[in-house]
Amino acid sequence: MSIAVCPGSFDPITLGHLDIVRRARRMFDVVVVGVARNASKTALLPPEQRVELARGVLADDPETADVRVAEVPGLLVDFCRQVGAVAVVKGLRGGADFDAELPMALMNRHLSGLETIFVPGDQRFEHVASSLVKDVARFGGPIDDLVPPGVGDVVRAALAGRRS
Ligand code: COD
Repeated sequence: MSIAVCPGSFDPITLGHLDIVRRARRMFDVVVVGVARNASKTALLPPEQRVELARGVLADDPETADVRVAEVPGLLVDFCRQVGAVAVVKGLRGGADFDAELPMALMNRHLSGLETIFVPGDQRFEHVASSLVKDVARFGGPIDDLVPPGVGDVVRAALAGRRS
């Protein structure tokens, strides 16, 4: 049984993430979505809420209904070892993603021999990034066609909570 981990901040999960998880699920018997901490980003949603949101979205999707979601408490390579993953699957939107992802892939391989598979995402979601989704929502713009159903309300509520 082949197991892969799809890691990310998922702050929040977007249609771009969902596309990559679906592609990973077509290649691997088991996919674990790892909600991790990116030390260079300040998250809007706490990790438990990001996990809960991703779980709800993936459980509702027929192509990912059996995908597991868990928080990555520390190093990604340790998490991958714990769940028995043979590879990490990451999505690419373009060259900038590759430039950012390659050092992480090389570091993970250096740390534990873990391989990373890069999957080009659907071009319809090339402009979709969690950070941009939050930025658009912050200024009252429409985000519901960039994220799975229900996610937009959670983002708006979190942003409103920050303002009050
Ligand atoms: N289309 C295709 N792919 C996409 C799209 C899209 N529209 N949107 C996002 N993706 C891909 C990204 O390219 C990325 O591969 C993945 O989805 C996750 O994206 P984000 O933005 O949610 O997550 P990141 O980039 O912040 O995740 C970084 C990690 C949290 C995975 C990283 O920091 C990490 O591994 N942290 C754990 C601690 C650790 O081990 N650190 C050392 C790393 S070498």
